[in-house]
Formats: sequence, structure tokens, C-alpha cells
Amino acid sequence: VEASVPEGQRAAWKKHSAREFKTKEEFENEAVRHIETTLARSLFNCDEAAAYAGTALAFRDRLVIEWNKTQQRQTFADQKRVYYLSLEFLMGRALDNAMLNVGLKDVAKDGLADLGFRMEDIISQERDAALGNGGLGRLAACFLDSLASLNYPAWGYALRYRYGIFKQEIVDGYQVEVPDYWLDFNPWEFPRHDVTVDINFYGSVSQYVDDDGKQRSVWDNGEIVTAVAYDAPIPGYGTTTTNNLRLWSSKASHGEFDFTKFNSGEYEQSVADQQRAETISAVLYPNDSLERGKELRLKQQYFWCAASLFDIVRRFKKSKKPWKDFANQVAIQLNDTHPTLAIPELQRILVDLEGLGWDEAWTIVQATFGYTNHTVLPEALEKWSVPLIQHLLPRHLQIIYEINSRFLQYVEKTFPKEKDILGRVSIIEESQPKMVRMAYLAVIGSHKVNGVAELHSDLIKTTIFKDFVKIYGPDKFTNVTNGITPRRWLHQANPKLSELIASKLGGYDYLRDLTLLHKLEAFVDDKEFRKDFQAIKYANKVRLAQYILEHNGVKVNPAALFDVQVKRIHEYKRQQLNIFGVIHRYLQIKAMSAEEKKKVQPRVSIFGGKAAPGYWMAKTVIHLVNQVGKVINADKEVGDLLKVVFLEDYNVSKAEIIVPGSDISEHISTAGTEASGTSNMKFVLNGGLVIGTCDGANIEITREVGEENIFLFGNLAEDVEDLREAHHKQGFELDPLLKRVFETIRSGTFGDAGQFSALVDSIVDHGDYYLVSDDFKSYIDTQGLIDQSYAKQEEWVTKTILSVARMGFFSSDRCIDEYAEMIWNIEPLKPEANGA
Ligand code: GL4
Repeated sequence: VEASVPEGQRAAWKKHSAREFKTKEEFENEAVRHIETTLARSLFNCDEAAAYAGTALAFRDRLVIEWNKTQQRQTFADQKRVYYLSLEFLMGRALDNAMLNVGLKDVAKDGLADLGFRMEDIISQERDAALGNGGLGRLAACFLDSLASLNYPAWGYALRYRYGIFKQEIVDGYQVEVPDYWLDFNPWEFPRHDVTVDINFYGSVSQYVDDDGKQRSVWDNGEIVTAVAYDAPIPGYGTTTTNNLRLWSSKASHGEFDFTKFNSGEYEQSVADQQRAETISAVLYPNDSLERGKELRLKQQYFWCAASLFDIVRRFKKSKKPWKDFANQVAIQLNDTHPTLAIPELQRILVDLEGLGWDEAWTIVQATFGYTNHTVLPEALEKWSVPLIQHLLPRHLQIIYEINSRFLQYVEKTFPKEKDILGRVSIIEESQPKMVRMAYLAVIGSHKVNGVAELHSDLIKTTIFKDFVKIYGPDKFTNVTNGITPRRWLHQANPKLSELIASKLGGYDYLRDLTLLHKLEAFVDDKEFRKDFQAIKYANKVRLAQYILEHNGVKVNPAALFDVQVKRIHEYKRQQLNIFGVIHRYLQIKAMSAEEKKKVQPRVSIFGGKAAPGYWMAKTVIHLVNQVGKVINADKEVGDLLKVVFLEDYNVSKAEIIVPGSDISEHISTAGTEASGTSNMKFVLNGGLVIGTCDGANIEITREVGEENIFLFGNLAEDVEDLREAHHKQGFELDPLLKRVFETIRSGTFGDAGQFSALVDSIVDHGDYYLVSDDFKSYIDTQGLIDQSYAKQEEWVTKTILSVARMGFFSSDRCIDEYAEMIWNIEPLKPEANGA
């Protein structure tokens, strides 16, 4: 349908076209108009929530204008786009980011002051958009910011969960999960009720012969669920480019109710059908690095992949280009294996619906997809049972089998002498029941596979994908070390530091090219700069101390060393190592004379993070941290020398307060288990140092900042396997310091010891899989070095300044440029590039 306004009427249209506010007055005008009309509130009835809503709607209007222009411009330019498929986008709050990216935060601040509000109060009214679990989801959010800031034509595709990651409450020291219903007011999304896709499930496959005499398959007679698009604008920083994040929401295909059923008296049934359809996009699965193989999760994955691909293909078909151009117009990045069904789905569209030959279609598929692996943990590698896929997606199972059989034929021909290789690389695992290995399907269906840090990218080539390196050659596998957006993680979270840096570097260009930070090194001996730098860290610690007092009721001294470990709770991340270290420190202090105590460096141990609801060991760790805190914080003999707090409900907006307030942060995973880690980068960029293992991106942070500016400890990845094996074969001697810690726990110092026995036993009796005992001594010694180093404040400040100056590499802008060049082959499209 032609929907353009006719030529003759365009002048009138343009005259009345929406304008963007620029001044304080214009902002106030827009905000008040929204409060009075959109929200139907008045001068006498405007609280902070309403003022937030008015401000957000004013900025939303601004974003929408640029968003429309960007989409038009990108369509006109007719160049390649990238589509980032991710089941998680951990966006956090949008208002502050929008104000800063658009460059009008100060204008809005003054305007709000005129209207009687403080900017901080307004910003904090917004709920986090928490559509993710942890690092993987936050990475996707940083990528969207970089894609827009660098003017790449890009869309994100995800699900519009009604419930994001649960809110964590701590009750009597235990985690309790509370649902996060975040959609009652969300000004940032636009429902596109006209953009829908019908998605098929179940049913059967039949064959027919088409007009050209070709055998074709049709999949039908299934259950249909409708996907409705909800779009959110993604503004770039310092550019008008505003990209799109499209979230799919599920609803029953026949609208509100099935009226036939309704009229025939089956009211309940028709409501139940509707609810069943809506369940698909109802809730984010709350597991990080763990897959549980639930049917509803598979339904989510297919629903989202099929809707997104239909949308992408529909857009391509409008261009009337031949299919061979598809991969020149479309790059699709698979964020982990969650969207792997997009591979057989595109093959199905091309072969069954568009009538292409298998090989022609498969060439297009492989050229289109790239796959990012984010973990080597076996429990996180997705496998779906063959009977489940057969039932839910019968045609896709056929296609997967066909892909597999052609692939295995090729392998057999190429390696005729290797008997075992076929079984090892087959997409189908010959277990009971048979399983589809999604990572293998993703590797086979993509032209590039990347890991997320150098060590991790090396590891995948020598472990989980070893055989595939042999089959495809090493060039198919590459590394793109993760990054973070300096806009949110420096400029927004730490405005004072960002301003100080700008004052030295002559402006904010460094936020668009983070390598410019290196110029800060020239100021490392500048007395005034050092003082300002230190004062900002202190102010951020004061703010964090206030937060801790308000939320935990614990008074901490901002002059103490703030030691932070905030991330999902997982055995491989070893929060248990941290809390055992805290207990060890407590025992040491308890044994000291008054004289000795004077020499102790006061410390605040800060923990935070969610445990997956079904992960009992992780929940036990949270409980232990809280119990230890309760005892230590109340111990008069310890006083300010040691405080321990667990911050409830760690999320993106809380990270923005916590990260700038840290002196040292802990990234202490068993070597080889943390693919990258990204909060390590955030902490260092904000003038904190790292205690870490030689794992993930810690290694590259060390390369950049220098060994003298990071505290590394522990066994290396290459030794982990041998150590584990030795534990099982020879048994092992528990570290004596750790033994004392366990004795203290067993004696009931922190409450009923039985509650912690599984945790202790996993180390003492069950092989210590995560090498807590092996690394304990080295960890404790390194913590001692940190105390000594912190005591020499001048040296410490030098370390932190040099580290900030050397963090340029870790911008997600660098990372996106690498993807664009090595994997997507796309070019930026600058706003001034064409008239649109
Ligand atoms: C993760 C990794 O565990 C984490 O190290 C990495 O930084 C992140 C982004 O690449 O991806 N993989 C999974 S699964 N969850 C993650 O956070």
C-alpha cells in the first residue's frame, strides 16, 4: 500500500512537522504540556513520578523525530544493516542516557529546577529495563549504544518480557525473589500494532510437487501465535543517529478471544488459549550461564527468531533485489546460541517458501550469520532433545538433519581415516534421548565464530570447537574482546570524573574515541589533578557509604578501603573464596593486640548479585555473606577495621552508584571459566584497581595497564585440568588457613553450621572443582599486598590514574568497529551523508 503524502500536500505537512526543543523554555513547555495533557495532571498534582514522566515524554518526542529520520535515511541509502539477535538486553534506565546522548541534560536540569524539581530525584524515578541476567545482556546493551554512536545501520531484536529479571529481597539473610513487573509506565516503547507476524508451532510436514516439478515441503496444521512489535529508540552519543530495538510480544492469533469457542460456551477455554499465547513472552529465564531445557524457553527462542527473520526478509523483499544479494544487505549476529534456530528458519524460508535450491540457500545462510560464543561452561551449552524439537518444530528438525547429513558427508570425505570424528562433530548427540547440540549448529551455519576475550577465543579453539578448527581452518574463528560504553559507564555514572578528564583533554572527544585517554598520563604528576582525582573518588565513596547506611543500616567509614564484588552469584565466580578470605581476615583481627590493630588497613567488603532461583549453592553463599556480616559488623573488637555488607538487588542503576565508589574490585573466577567479564573494565575506568585471576579480560587489562597496576593471583588456566585430576586421583591437602576458616564456620560462629555444610563439603569432600583451596593462600597474600599498597596513598593514586589513562582499548566502540570490519562487513552511515 502506498502510504506517502501526495506531492501537493507535502509543503503543509513540512510546515507543521514536529520540531525539537533546544532551549530551557522549550523544554519546560514540552514537559508541562505532557504533564497536563498526556498525563492529565496539574500544577497541584505533580509529584516526582509525574515530573519524570513529563521529562521522559519530552525527550521521547525528541528521540522519535531523529529516529524517524534515521530510519528513512537508512532505507534510502540502501546499504547493509546488521541485526543483533539477543534474548537479553540489560538496558537499565533510559532517561539520563537519552539526555546525555542528545546533549541536553543541563538544559533539562535548569528547566526542572524552574519547575521545582531536582534532576537526581527525577532520574531515580525510572525503573530499570532489566531484560537480562548479567554480563551477556549488558554487553548487548553497550553494543546498541556503540552501534548508534558510530552511526552503523543496526537493529536489535529481542522479546518484550512482561517480567524482567526478578527483584531480589534479602529476608533474614536469604534471597527472596519478587516479580519485576516493569511495564505499567514505559514511555520508551512504541507498540506497532500494525507490525505483526503469525508464528507456527507443532503441526506436521507434508510434501508436494510445485509447478516446476520440484519437491517442496509445507509445514502447517499447527498452533498459531501472533508476534506484535514494540519498538524503542536507541540514541547515539553526539550524533542524531537513532537506531531501533524491536521487542516482540506474543498474543493469541485470533485477537482477544476465540469467538467461536466463546459463543459456544467455552469461555474459560478461550481465555486459557489467550493466556497460553501470552505466556511465551511473559518472563525472562533467570539463569546466567545455565540452560535448563524447558519447552517454554524453546518456544520463546523460536517465536523470537521466526518473527525477527520474517521482519528482516520482508524488509529485504521490498527492495526487489535478487536473493544472491541478501547477505550483502543483511548481517545477523547470534548473541550466544539462544537464536540458533534462526539458521534452520532462514533455510526453511529460502527453500520451502521462496523455492531456492538447497545449496543456493545454504550459501546465503552461512554468509548471513555470525555467532558469538560467551562461555565454555558445559552446563551453559545448549542442547535440545530431538523429540521436543520434533514435536514443536517438525520441519526444522528435518532441516537440521539435512544440514547435519551434508556436513557429515563432507567431513567423512575430507578425513576418511578418522573414525571417531563424525560422532564428535555431529549436530546430533547419540544419547538417550538424542540431543541437538546448538553450538555446533551455530558454528556450521555461520561464516564467523568469535569468542569474547583472547584467552577465551583461544580456549574455544582448543576445547569445545577443536574439531571444527580442523574442518574449517582457523580463519573461521576469531576474537573480539568485549568492551563497555564509556557514555554510561563513565560520563553518566561518574559525571565529576568525566568532567575532570574533559578539563584536561580539552573537551569530551574522548567519549567518542576512548584511546584519547592516554593523554591523561601527562598529568599523573600534576598535583592539582591528583588532588581533584582523589577527591572525586572520595566523594563517590561517601555517596556509596550513604547508600549502604540507608539500605543496610551499616555505618562504614569512607576512608576505609572499599573492596567490591558485584556480579551474578556463581561457584565459578568464587564469591565463596572472597567470603572465606573475609573470615580469615576477621580471625586475624580477633587475634591481634591493640598495638597490632593500629597497623591494620580498615576495609569494607561489599558484595552484591543475584542467584538463579534454583541454584541452591549460590543461595547458600548469599546466606553466608549475610551471616558473616551480621557477626562482624556487631563485633566491638573489630569496629571500623572490617565491615561486610551484601547490597540487595544488584542491577544496572545500582552499579552506576557502586562502581565509581570502589577502590578494589574482585574478578576472581577459576582460571579459564570467565569468558571475559566486563565489570572489571568498568571499575578500572572509574579509578578502581582489580584483584583478579589470569582469566578472561583480566589478562588484557593487565597488558594495557601494566602488571604493576593490577593484583593477579592464583593458578593458571593451563594447570586447572591437571589440578582437578590430581584432586580426584591423589586427594588433596586442604590449605591450612582455609581449614581454620572451615573450623570457625563449623563451630557455629556464623549460625547453624548445617546450613553451610554443602558449601564446605563441596571443597573438602567433593574434589574442590573450582580450586578454592588451591588458590586460597595466593589470594590471601595478594590481599595483604593490596593493604600495603593502599597505605601508600600517593603510589595508589598513581596506579589508578595510569590505569584510567590506559583503558582506551576497552570501549565497546572499538569492539563494534572490529565486528563491523571482520564479521559484518558494514559501513557507518553518517547523518549528513544524504539529504534524508
Ligand atoms: C557471559 C560470560 O560469563 C562473561 O564472562 C562475559 O563477559 C559475558 C559477555 O560476553 O558473557 N556468558 C554468559 S552465558 N553470561 C555472561 O555474562
